[in-house]
Amino acid sequence: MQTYKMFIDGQWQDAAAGETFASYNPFTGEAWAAIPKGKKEDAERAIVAAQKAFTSGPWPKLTASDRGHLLRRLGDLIAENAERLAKIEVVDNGKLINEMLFQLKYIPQWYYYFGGLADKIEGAVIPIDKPETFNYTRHEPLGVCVGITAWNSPLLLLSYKLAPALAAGNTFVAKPSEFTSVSTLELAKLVEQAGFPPGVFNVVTGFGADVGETLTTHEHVAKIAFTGSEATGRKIGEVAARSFKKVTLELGGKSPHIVFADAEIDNAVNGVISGIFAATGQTCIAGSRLLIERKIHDQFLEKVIALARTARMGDPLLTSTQVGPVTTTQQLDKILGYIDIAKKEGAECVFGGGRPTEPEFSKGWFVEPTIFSSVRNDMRIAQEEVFGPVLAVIPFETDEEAIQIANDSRYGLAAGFWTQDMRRILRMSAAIQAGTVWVNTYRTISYMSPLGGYKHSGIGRENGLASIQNYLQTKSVMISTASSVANPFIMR
Ligand code: TXE
Repeated sequence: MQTYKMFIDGQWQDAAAGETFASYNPFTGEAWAAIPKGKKEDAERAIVAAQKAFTSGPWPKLTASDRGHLLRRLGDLIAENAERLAKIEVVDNGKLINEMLFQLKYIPQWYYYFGGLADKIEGAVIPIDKPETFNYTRHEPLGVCVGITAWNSPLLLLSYKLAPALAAGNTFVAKPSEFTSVSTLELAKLVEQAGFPPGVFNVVTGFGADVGETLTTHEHVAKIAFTGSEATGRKIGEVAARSFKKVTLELGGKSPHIVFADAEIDNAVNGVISGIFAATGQTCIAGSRLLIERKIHDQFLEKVIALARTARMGDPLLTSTQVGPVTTTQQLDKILGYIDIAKKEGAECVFGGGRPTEPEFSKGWFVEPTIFSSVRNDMRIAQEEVFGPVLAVIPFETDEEAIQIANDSRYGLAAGFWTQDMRRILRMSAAIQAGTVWVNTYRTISYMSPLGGYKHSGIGRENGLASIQNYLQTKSVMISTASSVANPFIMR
């Protein structure tokens, strides 16, 4: 067992109450790390430290270029440690080493990009209509920002938040998911090594009900950036509103993946498989509703099943593995529950449909890649987020029907479609209600491009130039150059 401490005010600390909880390896089902079980008191200590670091000490005195330099140094350290961090993520959350290696080698880009942006946050001089008045704007940091993350891609989801927050000059308290705390604590070691002043970045580990609740209600927290479930996002939105905290929420989806008869079929099959079975379906952007144009429905579905059949389940630390375990036992039960629901609703299970029975999978939290056909869009399997390797297949006849089905969802995070018809590409991209639309590709994410949801998939966008605004507030400064003050009883 590895034993970890929290990182608060530049110090490595146990939880105030001295308690710990275990983190499990989803492949072996065994506990492998002891994590401090933070509570209200620990969360408060971190907020006080972050507030102090925001208002005094070296951080607020740094130039924007210095902040950028620190962020780029952190990016370099993540790059140097990419392999080690990737292995930790695999052991803690069960995702494939191939996927996590790619992710960890890519994550430094967030720190380079936003590090570069730190000294390009410019205000404006406004040629104001008021005589003898000089008016300019300043974009100032908000204060203490909180990042609450889910277990599926811990460091990637954190970097979406941390890099712009620090670039803008804020301080930060991170609360990783209780299922995958280790990589965020490892990142804190690199933050320390990079030379960020104490209190600028803090990590409090623990559960949503106490640590999460304290971080989202505390009066000194200015902003909450959250990735997780719709239910928790709603709760956070409600409590944050009471103290007018700024909030960004990324809450998952039920993304439609549409295949037209004129698509390049083999590419589309690859895209569909990567959309739902990569990361064992545990991604917010999973293409979990497959809409197939009726005239190619049977032939296309057969090809999807044939490729799914070749997917190698196994040890996520092996580069040959294509489908790993799911991250938590709760998630395993949830996925199996949805498979039952789909069967009861009358969907036809044409592939997979349960836990693998081979002895090599007996300890790990595995579920077979599963495909349901004959799904109607009003079934729960087509409306609710499973967050697992379960694909719901729905036929359609016309473009209009595809759009109608695609948009008949309370979610709107992402969508994909496959066609070679340029007019259709432009029409469909405009008509689909989703924050990201992929055409003839799927699951492409960049630090440069906005990511976020329509409808119940969330509020605000992460990534891209504009996302720095989530961590800034604008001040308008007016300076009079007049030698006398005019009538004090009327507005100027
Ligand atoms: O999410 P939670 P869970 C979906 C997916 C999955 C389901 C449940 O469908 O099956 O959510 O996953 C913290 N105040 N997504 O239980 O509860 C919690 O400690 C403040 C989609 O992991 O939302 C953790 O750090 N914080 C998603 C974080 O919130 C609270 C990715 C997420 O936990 C809190 C993951 C509270 N009251 C799951 N309660 C996506 N958008 O991609 C909990 N937390």
